Amino acid sequence: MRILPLTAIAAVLVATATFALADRGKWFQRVDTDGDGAISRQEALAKSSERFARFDANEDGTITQEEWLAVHRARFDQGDTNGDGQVTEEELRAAMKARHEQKQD
Ligand SMILES: [Ca+2]
Ligand SMILES: [Ca+2]
Repeated sequence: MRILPLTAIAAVLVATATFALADRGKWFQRVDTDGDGAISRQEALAKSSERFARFDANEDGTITQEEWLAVHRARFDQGDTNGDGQVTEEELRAAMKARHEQKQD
């Protein structure tokens, strides 16, 4: 089992908060697909369905614990760039930055 050191967890929280603020405006624009300045129920459901599909790997309409964990394991592995089973603060910052930049595309 992989265990994140406390510094990595703290870094996740700081990095998440930092990027979260910057991403809110972009996130809103992506979800508000008709650009009317409001997120309708239909737009919210579409975003939710998109997120659900990301986890439902076998497309059977349910998310198993394995599917859920697989997505999070993949994110962990992306952050663990040297493959030592641990994510350092530097690796985490780099992963958060890459993810942020990917969302901008
Ligand atoms: Ca809208
Ligand atoms: Ca499934």
